[in-house]
Amino acid sequence: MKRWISLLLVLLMTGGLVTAAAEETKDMKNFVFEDEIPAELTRAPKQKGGTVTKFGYPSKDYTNDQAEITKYAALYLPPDYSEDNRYDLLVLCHGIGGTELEWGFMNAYSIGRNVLDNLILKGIIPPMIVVMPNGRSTAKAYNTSYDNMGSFYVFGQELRNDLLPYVDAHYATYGHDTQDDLAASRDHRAMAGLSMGGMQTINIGLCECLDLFSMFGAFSAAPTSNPAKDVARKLEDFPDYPVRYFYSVCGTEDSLAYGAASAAAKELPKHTDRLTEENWHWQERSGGHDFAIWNLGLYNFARVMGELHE
Ligand code: FER
Repeated sequence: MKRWISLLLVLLMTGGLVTAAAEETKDMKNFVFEDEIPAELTRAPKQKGGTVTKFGYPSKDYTNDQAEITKYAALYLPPDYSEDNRYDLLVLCHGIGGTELEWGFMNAYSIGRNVLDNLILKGIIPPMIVVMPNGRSTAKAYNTSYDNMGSFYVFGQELRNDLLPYVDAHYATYGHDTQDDLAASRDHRAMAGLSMGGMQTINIGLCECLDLFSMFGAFSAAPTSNPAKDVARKLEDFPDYPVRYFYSVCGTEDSLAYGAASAAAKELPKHTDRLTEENWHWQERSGGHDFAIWNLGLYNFARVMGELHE
């Protein structure tokens, strides 16, 4: 009789363990990427939302003479932000014609900010910090002409040397406690961007900074995004750092970006076994090169971050 009871206990316990393990493995294969942001999430919340400010930080003119300069970034701190908590960090990048203000979070009405506020206030995702840098690593960061394009490609140095260390030192990111080891908090760090910022997410985030970030979102990634076979090869520079997620979205009428975005991301799993249905998603739907797609990208990507948060 005693033996039967112990056997029963063992069975019950292993059953419990198996269930616990299954719950820990997030089945991202079945994650639903929506084609529209639910309308109620785009409206300003009734409760108090997050706060948006701008800060300056020391950097260098990585495009030219390495002169010491101050760069500026917009910053979203979530509702009820507290220095005693720890928050995932999203570095959210702009397009070729924009600056740190292009995502519009500082405007009186901002769909992107409303969506984040609502997702957080409704408990759909955990609160996160979003930093929106100026993606041109040069003293002439406000020259938005195509002639100043080169400054986008060296942004990885600013990100690694200046922006992330500053953000981790001054705000309650997971990296706040391990500032001398940026890689230690990579599970809690994501990079995403629209158009030229999508190119940066692919070429710089995924291909050069996989030790610093684990989640990536490319919205209408611009021409000069690395094609899939190059992305696959560059992942091999970081064998020890898994991609926790790479999500892309592009409008099918986006004649500017569709070719580059799809060449970079649409068939990536054919080129590398590091990306599968579990950690990669390509989304396309009717749309152009505009904020209807980019806010949708932010909505879906923020939910991916929330789903992977642990
Ligand atoms: C290009 C056309 C557009 C290009 C970049 C863009 C690098 C970026 C557009 C955007 O950021 O909206 O040929 O080359």
